[in-house]
Amino acid sequence: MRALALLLALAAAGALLGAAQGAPAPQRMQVTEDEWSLALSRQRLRPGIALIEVFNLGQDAHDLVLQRRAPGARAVRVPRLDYFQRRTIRVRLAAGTYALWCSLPRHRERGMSATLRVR
Ligand SMILES: [Cu+2]
Repeated sequence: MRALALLLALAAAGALLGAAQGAPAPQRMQVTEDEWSLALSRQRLRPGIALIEVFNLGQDAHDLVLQRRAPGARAVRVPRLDYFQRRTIRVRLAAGTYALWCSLPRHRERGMSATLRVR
């Protein structure tokens, strides 16, 4: 109990320190997957760190690819998630337009794609 109290105090101190230094909290966005759609909880994010939770609400397995529309941009991949599985990834976003899609065969063509703007 005492150790827990100490941990909580340290966590609170850390949070205060972060606030005092002006460290912005990471932005959060959720992507829900279904047959056959991707729904973004936000259509626009700021450049910087973002926590993106991918939540498969469909009946089939789905994965996710996130890629900025720019020459040589690296794709970020979330491995295949089964029904009701979720995973959060931490990414650093540059300004631009990002395409998101499920890369399983024909899922993108069926509608599992979305666009995210970062600016
Ligand atoms: Cu899919």
